Amino acid sequence: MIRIAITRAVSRALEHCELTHLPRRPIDFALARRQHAAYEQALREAGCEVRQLPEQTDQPDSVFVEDTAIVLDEVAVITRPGAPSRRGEVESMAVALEGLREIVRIEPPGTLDGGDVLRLDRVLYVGASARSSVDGIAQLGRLLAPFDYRVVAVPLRGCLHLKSAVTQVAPDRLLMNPDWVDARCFPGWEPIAIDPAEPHAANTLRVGDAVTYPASCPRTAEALRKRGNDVRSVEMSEMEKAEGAVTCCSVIVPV
Ligand code: CIR
Repeated sequence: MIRIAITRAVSRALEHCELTHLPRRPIDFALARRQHAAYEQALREAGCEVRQLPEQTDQPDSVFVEDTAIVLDEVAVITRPGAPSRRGEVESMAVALEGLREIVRIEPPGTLDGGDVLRLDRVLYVGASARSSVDGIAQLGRLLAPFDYRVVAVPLRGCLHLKSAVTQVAPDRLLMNPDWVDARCFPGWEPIAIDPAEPHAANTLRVGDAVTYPASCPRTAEALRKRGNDVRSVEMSEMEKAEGAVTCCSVIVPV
């Protein structure tokens, strides 16, 4: 299968990013760019064709493309990000997806961040976060019902997005931080807990069987390897200071 990975060059304004749960720390922009290039290389090695969108110098968080679109086999949903500062990111993603998918949109006043959307088979679990509103989640349900997807809101605590708290690591298995989300929200899935010393360890990017994973979480990485996962570590320190991680920096489009 061919997969396109849509990414975006790190904005030189990244240091002015939104922050919700983290204190502001200096970001090394040159290092962020190098780490982003290595992340893109990891995506290539996992079998993706990387299409990098141009830098948005006035959009600090625009490297986190995941939040702007939800791509399914049948359709792509252009979101309306919960942070007003991020709404200028979506149009260029819509243009990038033209020709790859039919496009539908979340409309005002609803808000939805792609980082809140975890697709597991025909169910889209959506974090009821500060970014994704009741109206935005309901709109997603209405947009996707004709394609036979079910949308389920999931309560969250202590983290930015649902995928900060839980991601899929194997055909039947989820990696999660039990302090942030309740495993009982995902019936039929085997929950694996992160190492408690690494609260941000639940965000993994699984492409095929390869799991791109933050180097900042070595204990959980080791535990995943022992379970047979093909874990590929990437340094993401500068993106982590901006409250982003491995899923956030790409939109994967199977073609
Ligand atoms: C924000 O607060 O919107 C950005 N600083 C971080 C977004 C991370 N995105 C993601 O987890 N999907």
